[in-house]
Amino acid sequence: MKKYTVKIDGMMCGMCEAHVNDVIRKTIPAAAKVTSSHKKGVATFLAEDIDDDKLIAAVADTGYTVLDIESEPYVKKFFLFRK
Ligand SMILES: [Cu+2]
Repeated sequence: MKKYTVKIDGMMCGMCEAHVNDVIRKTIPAAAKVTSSHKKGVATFLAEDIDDDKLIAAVADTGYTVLDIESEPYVKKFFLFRK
């Protein structure tokens, strides 16, 4: 599992966040914890490997622009306390 942070240009309000969340959920059905912030201009979600180009194209079709996609390994917290 990875945590994806997607920088998105063009989100102006809560409706835009909802549109972006919807397009992420449609493009990546396995995505979990999908959230977007128009103030930060960022959407985040959890997923296994994704097709970056497909997401970029789907977001563009919705009227927004992906500026950057970053991913980092996502480790559930309880693993941290394992010995
Ligand atoms: Cu809006």
